[in-house]
Amino acid sequence: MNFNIEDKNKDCKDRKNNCLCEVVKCLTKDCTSPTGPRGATGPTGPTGATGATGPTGSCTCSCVSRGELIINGGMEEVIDDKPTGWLFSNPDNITSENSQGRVHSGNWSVNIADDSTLSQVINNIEAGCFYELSFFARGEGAQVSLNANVIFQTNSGDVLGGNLMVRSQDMTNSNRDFAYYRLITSEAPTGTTGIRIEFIVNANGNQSLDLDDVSLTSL
Ligand SMILES: [Ca+2]
Repeated sequence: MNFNIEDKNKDCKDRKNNCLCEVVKCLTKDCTSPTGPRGATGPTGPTGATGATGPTGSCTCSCVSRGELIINGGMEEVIDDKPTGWLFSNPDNITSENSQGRVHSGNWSVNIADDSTLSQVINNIEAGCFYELSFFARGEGAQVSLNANVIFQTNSGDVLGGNLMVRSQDMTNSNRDFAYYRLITSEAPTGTTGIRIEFIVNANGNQSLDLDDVSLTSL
C-alpha cells in the first residue's frame, strides 16, 4: 500500500486515485473482517421421546367368514336313504340318489320329487352381512321347476333375503349334466338370528330334481 495513514483525513486516494477510505478505517480502528461463508449443516440430532399413548379406538369387525355354513351340503352322509342335516316337508318324496350320471360329486346327491321342500336352518347368523348360496341341480325329466329361497329369521319374523327360480322348461335334464346356480342375498336385517334355506320342487308326474353340493357362506 503506498499511502500514509496520517493522510487518512486528506484525500484518501492512492497514487492511482482509488479510494482508500475503508482501508484507512481498518488500519486505524478495531475493525472486523467480512463474515465468512456459512458452514456445513451439522448431523441430525437424536430422535425425541415417544409421545403419550392415544385413546383406545373402536372397531366393528363384523361379517367375518365362518367358512361353510351348510351341514352335509354334498349329501354324502346318508341315513335311511335320506341325507342327514336336512329337513323335509314331504319325506316320502325325498330320497338319496347314487345312480351314475345323477350325482354331481362324491357318491350321493338328493332327489326331490313334485311338491316337496328340502330345507336347512343355520343359526348364529349376523345381521348386516350378505350371504351367498350356491348349488348344482338337474331335472330328472323335462318338466321340473325349482325355487331356491334364502330366508332370514329375525326377532320380528321371516324376511326373504334371496330367491332363485328356474322354470320347468329351463332346467337341464341330461344325465351327467348339472347346472350351477348361485345367488347373493340382500343385507341381513337388524334382529337376524338365523337363516333358513329351502329348495321347493314342482314337477310333472313322476319327475323330480337331483340336487348336490349346496353351499352357504358369508361374504
Ligand atoms: Ca354329492
